[in-house]
Amino acid sequence: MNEVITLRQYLQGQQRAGKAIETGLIDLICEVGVACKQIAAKIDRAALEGALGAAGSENVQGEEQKKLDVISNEVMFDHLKTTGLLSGMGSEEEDEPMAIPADQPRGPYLIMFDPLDGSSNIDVNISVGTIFSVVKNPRGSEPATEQDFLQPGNQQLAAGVVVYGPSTTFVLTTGHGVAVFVLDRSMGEFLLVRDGVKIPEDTAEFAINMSNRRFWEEPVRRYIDDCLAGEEGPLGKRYNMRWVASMVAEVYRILTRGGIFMYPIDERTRAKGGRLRLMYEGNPVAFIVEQAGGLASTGYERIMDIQPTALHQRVPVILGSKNEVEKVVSYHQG
Ligand code: AHM
Ligand code: MG
Repeated sequence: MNEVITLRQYLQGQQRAGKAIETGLIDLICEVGVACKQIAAKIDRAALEGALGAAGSENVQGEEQKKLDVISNEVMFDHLKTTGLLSGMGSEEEDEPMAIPADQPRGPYLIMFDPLDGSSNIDVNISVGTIFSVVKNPRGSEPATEQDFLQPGNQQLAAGVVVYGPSTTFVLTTGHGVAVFVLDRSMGEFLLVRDGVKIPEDTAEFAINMSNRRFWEEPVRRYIDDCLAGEEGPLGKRYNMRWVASMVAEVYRILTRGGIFMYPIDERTRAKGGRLRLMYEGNPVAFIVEQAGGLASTGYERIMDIQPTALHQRVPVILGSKNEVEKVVSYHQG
């Protein structure tokens, strides 16, 4: 019989092995897992219960919200507010940081999340996911202000991506490598399926929204043109392309077989600073990718070293297999 290791057992095992993981953090990660199981169930039944399609509202970024964006955001907040572990939450779907209600206990952690990434794919039954990032509140368990959240990615204590795909899959790092858990629906538990995940250093597979080519900066355009030139071009190999338009799915593929994912700065998004969000997407995914031996850069600097200035800040993202990301960074250096 296969040995079964639950998410909690895995984290407790890491703690016993001397990894610096606080018990409160273990509890918090497990509670995020509970919220994500609820989200997985809602997604599963959405078409049956009329929960697909637009919510008829916009988020602070001026983007149309899907019903499941709103539902997933509520599930995360409603579940996590009662844990006594948090002193604030930040969500891609909320204008302001969310306070812990006065009748609930507070704790030392802050969590930031994109409750449902890739939700433009939800109606077409393609993988979507929840992304989260945990940091310490610099002011203990005081109610958090926006300033308390504005810590560079290198301060993260934990980050995770839960992919709602053919199976519900929880990718986690606490800064001691990357582990993957799959939801066993018969047990209602996330069970360990991969530990010490390593992204292959080399790849010939890129992911980028090619329809934005005319808006890109010259280094990215030149790199992609060189990829398309194949064996005859300066990169000397034939590339394959994938674009799921769901970052969580692209990141999972890269963790499995390598690759490079890019949402670079372009002329459409320059005024905003990029397309993806630093605190809910860039930082947590960068932490996971780096812990798996990959790299995550804007093209000009390491994503996790950026000092954030706003909760909803955007960032260009280039991440994945180490040698390929280094190649793209070198294009940016001329
Ligand atoms: P979202 O958080 O509103 O879902 O947006 C993020 C998603 C990413 O998952 C994905 O990489 C990107 O948006 C897709 O963008 P595009 O519409 O240009 O294909
Ligand atoms: Mg998103």
